[in-house]
Amino acid sequence: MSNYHIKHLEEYYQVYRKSVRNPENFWEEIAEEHFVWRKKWDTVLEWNFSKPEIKWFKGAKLNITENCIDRHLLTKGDKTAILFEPNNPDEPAKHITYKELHQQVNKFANVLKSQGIKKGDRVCIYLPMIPELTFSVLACARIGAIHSVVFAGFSATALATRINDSECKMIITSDGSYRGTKTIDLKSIVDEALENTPCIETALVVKRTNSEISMKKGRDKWLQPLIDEASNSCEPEIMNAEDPLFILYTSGSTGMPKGMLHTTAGYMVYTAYTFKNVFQYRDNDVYWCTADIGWITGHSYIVYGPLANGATTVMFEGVPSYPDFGRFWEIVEKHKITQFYTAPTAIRALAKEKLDYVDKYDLSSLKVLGTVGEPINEEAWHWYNDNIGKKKSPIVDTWWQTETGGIMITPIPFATPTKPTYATLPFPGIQPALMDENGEEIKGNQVDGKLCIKFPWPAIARTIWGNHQRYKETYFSAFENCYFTGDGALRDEVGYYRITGRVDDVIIVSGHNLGTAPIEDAINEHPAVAESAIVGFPHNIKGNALYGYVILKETGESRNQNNLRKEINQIITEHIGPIAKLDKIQFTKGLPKTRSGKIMRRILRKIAAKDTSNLGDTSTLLNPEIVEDIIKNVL
Ligand code: 7RM
Repeated sequence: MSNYHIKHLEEYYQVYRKSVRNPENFWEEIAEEHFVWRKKWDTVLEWNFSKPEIKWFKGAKLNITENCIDRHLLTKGDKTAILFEPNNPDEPAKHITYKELHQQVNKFANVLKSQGIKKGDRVCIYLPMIPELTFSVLACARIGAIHSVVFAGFSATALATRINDSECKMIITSDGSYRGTKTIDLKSIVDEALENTPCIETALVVKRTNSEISMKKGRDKWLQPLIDEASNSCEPEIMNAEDPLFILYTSGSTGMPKGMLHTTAGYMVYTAYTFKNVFQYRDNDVYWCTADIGWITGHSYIVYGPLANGATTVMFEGVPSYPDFGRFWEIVEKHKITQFYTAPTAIRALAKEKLDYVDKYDLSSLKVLGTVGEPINEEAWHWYNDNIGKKKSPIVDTWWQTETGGIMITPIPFATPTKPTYATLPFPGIQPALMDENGEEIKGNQVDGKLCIKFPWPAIARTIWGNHQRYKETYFSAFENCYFTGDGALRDEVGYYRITGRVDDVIIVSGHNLGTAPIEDAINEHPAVAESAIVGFPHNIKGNALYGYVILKETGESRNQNNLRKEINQIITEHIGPIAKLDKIQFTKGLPKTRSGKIMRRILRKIAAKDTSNLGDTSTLLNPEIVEDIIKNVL
């Protein structure tokens, strides 16, 4: 029996039982057999969820890029590592082999060194989905610098906040980016951000769009001339298992975004092992994940997991709607994609278009379909299954988080029978639990509760950058000795899990996690706004859209409401980015509040969803009369 490659259901159960009975043996075997180490570990696992402190493979030494690149050179040097599909379908795709990837990463790593970047320094990466994004991520890992990739759709303010929080010394960006018919002036967003980031010493600029940009003397440097000069050999920095690999920011329900810190060995082992099994990757497959590397899905399942397995991984620069809604399926046919991994929001957007866009293309290369990011509704699941998978490619509905580093609850294709809207069974090594209101574990099947994980797995984030206390409070304080996910879930009669959504104030819009607090903070900066509350409401493409309740100051009451709405969305765009814009804005005289002054979002959510039949007991509110008023004026 091979633990590494699970092929049928009985094998899954055997492997799973073993992983729970003796987790350390289980992970040790996988780590021994499938990776290259400069030195083996002294202990497999040391952990304490109440401190909290988690250490995997302590004492081991390695470099993750040696595992993702160098070790494949002998047997797979000429195999395509990265298949780059540009925004413009008339621009040729690029096949970057493992040999070329090795040279590009080494050169880039030497450029970082020549610019004074050392082990442990933080480097912010703000790039579109072009090969240099992957090169720069791996170049950081090569020399032990900590990368912090910021999604290139974020605004200057959001970028500056993230740069300052982790005190990045360098930013890597481009002159511009292509998105469908648009060219975005990325560098000027960076210029604006860098006005408020004293820690940045250097900006490296990749040429992509040939846009006119300004280059600040002494700070900004074009990448290409530096690459041309750099040597293509760079010895990997030998890292300790628990040395930081990267920081990735994710929104919380309150306050600043959280800089989740992932470390080296455990993250590598877990992303590689999950990639192999969840996508059943075989040697000649061409795997495509449509996420952006700016999110955890891109880190784990475009870059590290696939490359650690010597896979061919596709990077797509564009959008699903350009030049038309058939683009994804055109790419599937063109590159004979075998595994396709996307988000429910993309599926819903494509499902509302004519089927001709799908039927024009030959999708027979597909073997496995995946989804991630939010619960997939039944309708979207069936559309995907019928029209893309032709009822023969299993759909893996993969539940996981930025914090978990890798996939946690998922079917294993061809082993686990799938069930629409269910992420099904825990991956080997994952011990989920459902908790009730009193913090007790709910045993048995056909139950629902708050989803926790009882035992560490190798890819769990180790801390929040600069704020271990917040890490402890957010994830390890709600339930004793458990990691709390923030999600609710139910377990059906055979033990399958269905994730029902967040139980906190995080709203998932088109697969992006948005905290309500930072959006409210942005709105409240408008001079006419007194107070605001944001809730999510169901939206048939985005999954959830944002609904804002806004109380105006007296001075704002005479203003044109549509102008105000535009200005509010403008402020949100500046502070967070266009993904956080509100679909609906209702002006109101008050908000329902508890006596301690907490806004009752539960009530606002129901009103926004037009579901006011059962609002629960409102008599304990400070101001129960406001509820009727809000309902009367709902949009
Ligand atoms: C990978 C990623 C995490 C949150 C998570 C859930 C939701 C993700 C699923 C899902 C239902 C899924 N990381 N979520 N996958 N909900 N089914 N298959 O998305 O940090 O950006 O978001 O996303 O609420 O807590 S994330």
